[in-house]
Amino acid sequence: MRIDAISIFPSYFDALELSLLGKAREKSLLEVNVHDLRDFTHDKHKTVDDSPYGGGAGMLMKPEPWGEALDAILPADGSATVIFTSPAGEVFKQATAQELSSANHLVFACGRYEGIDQRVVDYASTVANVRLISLGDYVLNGGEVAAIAMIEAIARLIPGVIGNADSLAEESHNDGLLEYPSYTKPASWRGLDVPEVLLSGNHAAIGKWRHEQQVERTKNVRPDLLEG
Ligand code: JFH
Repeated sequence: MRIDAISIFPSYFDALELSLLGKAREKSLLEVNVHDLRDFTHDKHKTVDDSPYGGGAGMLMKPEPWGEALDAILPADGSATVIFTSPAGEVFKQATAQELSSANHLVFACGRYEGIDQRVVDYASTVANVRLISLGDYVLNGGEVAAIAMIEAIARLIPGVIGNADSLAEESHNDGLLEYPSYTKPASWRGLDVPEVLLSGNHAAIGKWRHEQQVERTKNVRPDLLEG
């Protein structure tokens, strides 16, 4: 998979060099290219923002640098998917990560200020597959943190990226429940004991206990996951 990210703060994406994604890139399963939007300006001050038509607080990102960046990065055959991270997008879910993990080429367009001139999205839709995606129902200062979270969630689903394939297989049949609590050695720590059943070697009993824990946790913390 090839991923491009366009941002006025490209160094945010340095985090992707670490651990998991670093390994994926070493193995050539993933190539990430980060672009500074200001490289696509032509004025002395590398201006990327302007005031909104119709009034309102704050500044918007002007369309011209975005148009030039997209023209430089997008393949001519329309095969790339451009993801605008946005508080106004569909909410990013594990199913979204799953779907995007089979793409060949993703381009993350990361806005700042109060967002990007709508015509950039409209133009991108004529030359690529476009998605507006929100990391969740809260407002960040820009699209970078959302893009990094999405890239990490997507990249770990690319076959070969995660060493232990069993981990992914286990995750995929979680039935929409929260995960069960997990324990490692020592069996007793600061007066807190690992639940007896996990030491029993009785795998049927362990499976039953873990499922009960999942249902209990989900009822308490995320009842919305049980409806429908
Ligand atoms: C982003 C920002 C919009 C104005 C609510 C009503 C009015 C600040 C680009 C994604 C998620 C983001 C995100 C993604 C891209 C950008 C900041 C946008 C407004 C807010 C204020 C600029 C934020 N899941 N959260 N935030 N901003 N809106």
